[in-house]
Amino acid sequence: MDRTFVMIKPDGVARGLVGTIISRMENKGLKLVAAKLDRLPESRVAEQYREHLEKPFFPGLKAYIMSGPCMLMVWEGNGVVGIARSLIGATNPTEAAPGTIRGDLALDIGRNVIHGSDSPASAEREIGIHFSARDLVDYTRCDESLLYE
Ligand code: D4T
Repeated sequence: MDRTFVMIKPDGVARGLVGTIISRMENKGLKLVAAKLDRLPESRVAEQYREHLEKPFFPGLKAYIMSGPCMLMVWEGNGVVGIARSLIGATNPTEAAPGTIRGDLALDIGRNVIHGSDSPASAEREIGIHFSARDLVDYTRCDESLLYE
């Protein structure tokens, strides 16, 4: 089964959006296999956003991500990387479609509530930054036989 890394950023946690975001993903049929509320140290922010280290927006992004706890999660499902990105919507909430998490719940690219891995390779890398193998729980959703053909 495919896996992806999803992080509700400090604005999403502080705005009380953890429950509604998890519900959207659970209702879709995705399976939550790891979750923790965590304050990210600078080293893990740098690893998470390594491709953006030299970008002008990185200092503001780092301060934002370290401003409070993030909700770190691993989700499973067939094609989950693309499905999670679709549920999340475009990076800039001004361009995110209504019905998506950012389209419905965010206004500003610098406060866009949530992150989702952009490829299976990124997902594996990002899961490894924040979780160890034993954090990932193996269980069956009771509706699994209804979710897949
Ligand atoms: P994340 O990583 O938060 O899911 O965002 P995306 O994967 O959708 O988008 P990204 O890597 O291009 O951007 C990472 C992160 O940086 C913030 N950002 C981005 C910003 O504050 N200003 C900017 O101009 C850009 C491009 C938002 C997301």
